[in-house]
Amino acid sequence: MKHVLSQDQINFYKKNGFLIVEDFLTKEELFHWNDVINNALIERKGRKFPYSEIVSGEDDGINKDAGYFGKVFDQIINLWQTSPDVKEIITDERIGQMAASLMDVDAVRIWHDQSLVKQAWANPTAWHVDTPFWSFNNREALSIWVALEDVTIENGCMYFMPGSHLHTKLEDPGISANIGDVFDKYPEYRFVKPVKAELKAGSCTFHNGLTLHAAGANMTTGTRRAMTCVYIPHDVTFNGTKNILTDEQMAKLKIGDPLNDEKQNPIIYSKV
Ligand SMILES: O=C(O)CCC(=O)C(=O)O
Ligand SMILES: [Fe+2]
Repeated sequence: MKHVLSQDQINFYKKNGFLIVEDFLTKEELFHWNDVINNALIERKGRKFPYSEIVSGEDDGINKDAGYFGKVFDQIINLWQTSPDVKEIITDERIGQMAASLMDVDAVRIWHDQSLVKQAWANPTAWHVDTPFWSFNNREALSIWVALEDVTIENGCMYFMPGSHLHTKLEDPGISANIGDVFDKYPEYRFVKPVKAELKAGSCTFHNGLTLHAAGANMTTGTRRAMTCVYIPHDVTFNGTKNILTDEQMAKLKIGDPLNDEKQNPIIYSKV
C-alpha cells in the first residue's frame, strides 16, 4: 500500500479538495480486497445496512424519481460490520494516517464504508456534495474511493470540481436525477471544467465531502466496482441528521453530543 503522502500531495488536496493516488494497492493487495469484498457482498445478500432488511435500491420508491436511483449504483453500507476481513482492510491504521494528514487532525474515526457497484447501463451519479447527508457539521470529513477494477469514462469514472470544497455549504442542497441540478445552488460552477478521475484497478482517490463531484453512466456491459469509506475527525458532534445511525442511537443522541460510539465509529488512527 502506497500510504505515505508527500507534502505536494497534501497541498494539492487542500487546494483542490481531491487527490488521485495511483497504484495505491499492490496487485496482491488488490486481489485480497476484491476477494474479501466479494465474499462480504455475497453474505449480505443485497441488504443495504447491516441492521435492516432494506435491499439496496428498494428504498428508492419513496423518492419522486422512483426507480432512477436504484439504477445509479448498488450501495451496500458498512460491510466492515458484517465482515471481519473487510474490517481489517477498511480500518487499516495506514489509511487512517493518510486521512489524518489530509484532514489535518490528530485522530480519525470511521463514519461508514460503502461498496458502490455501477451495473451495466447504470445511470450517472448526479453532481452533489456528501457532507450535508452526514450526522455532523464538519468541513474536513473525507472519503477514500478505491477502484476495484479499471474505472474509465466508459464505465462511470468520477469527476471533481477543483476547489469547490472551499465554497460549498453544509446545508443540504439535495440530490435529484438531473445531474446538473446542484448548479442551481452553485451557479458559479455551472461552466467550470471538472477534472475526471479515470483509475487503474487498485488506484484510489480521496475527496473532501464538500467537493462537488459526480460520476458518469456505465456505458459498458461490465460492472464498475469501487470500495469507498468516509473518515472523520475524532471529535465531531451530532447535528440531528440520521444518516447511517440506528433508531436506538437516534433515541439516545442529543444535538451537540460527541459521535464517539466505538462500536459504530471507532478510532482507527491516533497520532499519540
Ligand atoms: O461512485 C460513484 O458513482 C459516486 C461516489 C460518491 O459520490 C462518493 O464516494 O461520495
Ligand atoms: Fe458522493
